[in-house]
Amino acid sequence: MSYSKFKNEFTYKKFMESNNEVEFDRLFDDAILRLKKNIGSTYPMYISGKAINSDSLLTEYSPIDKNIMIGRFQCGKREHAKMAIDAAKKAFDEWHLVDYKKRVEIFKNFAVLLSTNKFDLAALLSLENGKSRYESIGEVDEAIDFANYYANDVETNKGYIRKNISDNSNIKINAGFQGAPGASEIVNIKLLPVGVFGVIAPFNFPISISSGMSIGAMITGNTVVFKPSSTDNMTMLTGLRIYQLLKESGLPDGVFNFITGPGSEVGDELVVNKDVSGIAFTGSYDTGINMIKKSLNLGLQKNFVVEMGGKNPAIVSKHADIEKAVDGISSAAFGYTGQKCSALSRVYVHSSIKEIFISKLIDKVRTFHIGDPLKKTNYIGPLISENAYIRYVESINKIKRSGSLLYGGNRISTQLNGYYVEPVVAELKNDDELVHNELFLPILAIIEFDDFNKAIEMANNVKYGLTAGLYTKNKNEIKEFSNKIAAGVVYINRATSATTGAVVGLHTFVGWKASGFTGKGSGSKYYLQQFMREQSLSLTK
Ligand code: UN1
Repeated sequence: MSYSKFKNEFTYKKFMESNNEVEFDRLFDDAILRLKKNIGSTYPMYISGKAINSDSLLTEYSPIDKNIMIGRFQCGKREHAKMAIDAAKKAFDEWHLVDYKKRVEIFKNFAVLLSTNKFDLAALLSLENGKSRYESIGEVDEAIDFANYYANDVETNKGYIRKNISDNSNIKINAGFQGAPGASEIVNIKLLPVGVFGVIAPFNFPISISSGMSIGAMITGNTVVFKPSSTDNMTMLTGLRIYQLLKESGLPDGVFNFITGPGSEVGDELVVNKDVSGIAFTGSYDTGINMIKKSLNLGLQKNFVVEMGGKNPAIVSKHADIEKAVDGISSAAFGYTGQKCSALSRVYVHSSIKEIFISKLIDKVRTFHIGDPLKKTNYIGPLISENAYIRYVESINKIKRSGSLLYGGNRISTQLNGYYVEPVVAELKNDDELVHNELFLPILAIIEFDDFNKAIEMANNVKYGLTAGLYTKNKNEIKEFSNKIAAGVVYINRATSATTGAVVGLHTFVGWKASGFTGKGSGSKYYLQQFMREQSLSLTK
């Protein structure tokens, strides 16, 4: 099977290769100017292609500056979720019979539209969730890659339909039994969609993860009720843009329905409603596991395609290239202000190099500019919300009680009305709760070790198992680590990032243990199969 037709978008890389960073920046800066003139409206939900309003609104502000109002969205209720589920159920009747080639064509169109609009989408993303231009364009690229990769996957697998033909036999057998020859059978073995999927998306990747999960569901023939992050951390305008671009791509009405509203109403209805056959979710462990429990307790068997958080470690051995480790670790811990499931939050460093590693790491972190992420030079943007800031302050207080704060811990004052904080490097004991709980903040715990195997044990000794990194030149250590690390996405000696930045088609993004549920990852070969069920259909003429 060849996946050679798939090509990554790699926008920034291409601009750099053609020595044209000036043009890259101009396109992003122009898009920001256009965007600022075009926000602040009131937006409906869309069910079956029709605009639907609720009786109350959710107002979304930019985390960059709370004085920038992004838009007013509908505060959807349970009844709206039910309407959307009904619409998706009706649309399924036709959509699941649409030839896979047509579905592939629609999502290829979607990829083209995402690509044509990439700078506008990246600008909106930065304004909506506070990403830098590099992170934003990378995320839009990831969405384009998901669309192209999954389209290519369905094509390569010929719609996941296999035809088998049994041998002819003229012998007449009176009673059937296992292994008896029969007349010639034509058997179709198909992977088929399950029905309506609820897609519940996170704030931190509202374009790529929202698109990836939704495309996964729809390209395999399911229909979708999509809920962007709508409460504490709102990212509804990117969600709406996804809706609009899917429609422009030729997706029939009702196949993708856009609902905004709180998880306690809209999200909960998707979980408890018997007409929803699957849930694709990316978010916290507590939310994910509670949805699964609730649905099973009601006797509902849904396909859960979930990715749920991490507490990702890296090990820096005494045989490490320290410069490389510092580069990879600082970007994994502090890129997008530590607000990725894949972010690095624990570093196990060999005691013999601890001092030098820490001093080089802090030198590097000092160079990161904090502030408005729309400005090219700022690497660290705002925290997403006040609640995140409260968690930051609480964590700093805990570090001061139980460990030692080596760098950072303060809020930065800017002209902007947002939560800008210093990245934090702290030395902690391995049993500290901050070393075990996911914080979703730019806080990096350093823990020293003497024995390499003990470091792997400590790295594995949390409930999560999403990403992990290692820096060493020692072959035995690479082997030990590869054999023992309990994580889905593992990087060894990677200077760009110790734990973040999976590339569609190159890596797979999969959580083990409390980080996932199915053991299959996105952006790779087994992703789509999670949205389907198998059927063998035998026809004897
Ligand atoms: C997440 O934060 O939910 O590899 C996932 C990465 C991203 C995935 C982040 N593509 O860092």
